[in-house]
Amino acid sequence: MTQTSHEALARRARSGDRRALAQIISLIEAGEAPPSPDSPRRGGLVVGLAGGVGAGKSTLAAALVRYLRQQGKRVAVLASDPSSPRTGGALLGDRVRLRIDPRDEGVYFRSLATRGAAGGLSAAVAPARDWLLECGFDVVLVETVGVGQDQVAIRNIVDLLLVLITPHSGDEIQWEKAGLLELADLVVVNKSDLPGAEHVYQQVCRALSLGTEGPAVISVSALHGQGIAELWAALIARQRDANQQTERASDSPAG
Ligand SMILES: Nc1nc2c(ncn2[C@@H]2O[C@H](COP(=O)(O)OP(=O)(O)OP(=O)(O)O)[C@@H](O)[C@H]2O)c(=O)[nH]1
Ligand SMILES: [Mg+2]
Repeated sequence: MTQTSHEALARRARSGDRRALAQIISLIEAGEAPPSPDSPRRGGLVVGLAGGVGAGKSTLAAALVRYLRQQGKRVAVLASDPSSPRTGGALLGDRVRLRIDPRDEGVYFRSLATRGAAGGLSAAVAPARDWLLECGFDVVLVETVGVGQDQVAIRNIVDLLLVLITPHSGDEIQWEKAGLLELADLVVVNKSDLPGAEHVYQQVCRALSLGTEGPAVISVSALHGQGIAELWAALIARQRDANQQTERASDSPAG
């Protein structure tokens, strides 16, 4: 692609053309030098959803999309799809896609192929995120499967990180062991409609109360849309605190 057609594509994407935006993200995925956004950052909030396989990340992303659309926000979802390198995420992405009205111009869904069967974070995520922000999305949700390194990697790509755990996975111990819960801004105990959720909630609260500035813990049922407004309010509060800290740091004589 030539310089001029890149620029034309970028102009169309910025003016709200979702096909142009999709083309740009495909260029990024293909490793072709994409046009870069004008400014590195123009508002918008980037929220990561991490957690084990089947924890309900996609279902929660869909619930958040619904909630945020009711608030009039434009929302994009970037999903990592380890299953299908070139099909645009036919499998895993569908749980979000199926719940999104395709005619709604205020929502954009995109599945990015991850390298390797073990999952992980595609190198395309960060530049795709920048383009979504550039195109005026108010919220970008980034879903990622994985444990360990992936979670650390996603931490650097998002403003706020949600880590999902569930009552029946029994993986709360694993998260705790790996210190991953501490990476979270918010620990989400999903599937609160299932037995054992309250127990896990208590367990997580206990584990985290050992630290001083640990993440908040919120119970939701993504499937039934319960606790979503509370979850969003907690996220916004968290972001406000972070912003205030940044402001204080830049006000101080030392920095
Ligand atoms: N009972 C109950 N089931 C849920 C809830 N949230 C998700 N599920 C179910 O859990 C299963 C997995 O949900 P997904 O949203 O696909 O989970 P995921 O974390 O995106 O899964 P992967 O992307 O495959 O790692 C699905 O059958 C969902 O319907 C919930 O709040 N309650
Ligand atoms: Mg999923």
